Amino acid sequence: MEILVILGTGIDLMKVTNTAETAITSAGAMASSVVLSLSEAGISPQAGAPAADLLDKKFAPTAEDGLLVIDVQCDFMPGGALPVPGGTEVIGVVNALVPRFEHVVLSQDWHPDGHSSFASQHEGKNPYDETTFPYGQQTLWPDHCRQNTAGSSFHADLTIPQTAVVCRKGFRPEIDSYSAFFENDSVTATGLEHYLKQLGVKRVFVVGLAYDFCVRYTCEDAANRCGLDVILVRDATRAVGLPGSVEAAVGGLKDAGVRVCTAGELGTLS
Ligand code: VGL
Ligand code: ZN
Repeated sequence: MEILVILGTGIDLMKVTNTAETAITSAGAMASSVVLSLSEAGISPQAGAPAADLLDKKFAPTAEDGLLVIDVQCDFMPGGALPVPGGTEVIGVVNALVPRFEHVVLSQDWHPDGHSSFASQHEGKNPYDETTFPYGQQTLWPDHCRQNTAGSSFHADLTIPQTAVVCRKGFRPEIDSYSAFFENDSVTATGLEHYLKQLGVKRVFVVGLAYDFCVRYTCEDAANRCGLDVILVRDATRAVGLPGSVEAAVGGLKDAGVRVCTAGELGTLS
């Protein structure tokens, strides 16, 4: 048996029977139909300084390292409600990394019906339009990752480790949350920072979806606000790719001092 502790929705302890395979299956897994590499999406290795000290194949994560698996959910896969081109391609890379880490956190976008980030709630607005919320600019999205739907479930092929923490976010009706650390009002904390710090985690490796939104802001908060050393594994992420969003992410990550490597450089696939 493994226990997934769900952060962010009160005391919600989900018990999952488990075998060595550790995959939790979910309905609604989507097949990949679009292939877009990170370089095609304009994400260059120069997005941050290369993580040169990690290029050693013998690199092994320690108890001070954490793996943050961001939003590997069905709605972000091609064919899902908010598709990320090439989204399914990250799964194998993430699965190769997961068993190497003692501390693994999965974030889960977890919206109530009628969430304020849904364009459907704003008259005259379309998905991917911008609008202004009390806390600032907000992109409006298709209805996605509605709580307890197939779309909000983790992809069926994602490896869930023996012990994982799930950090749910975006469940407050009036606040969206890209980062797994702080919601979009920049004030409301998810609790993830203190969870990681109590475990002694000092460095996080970030993977998942989407590069230009939830991955970006998770990395930036980890570095800028939580003082963590942050490594983005660039072949384990893909971008939504709205106009200017990838370029903005590259700049923001660079400014935050986020370093970039590939899973291969960490020796995971070799
Ligand atoms: C995300 C837009 C809205 C993400 C989540 O996971 O990047 N993007 N909700
Ligand atoms: Zn969302």
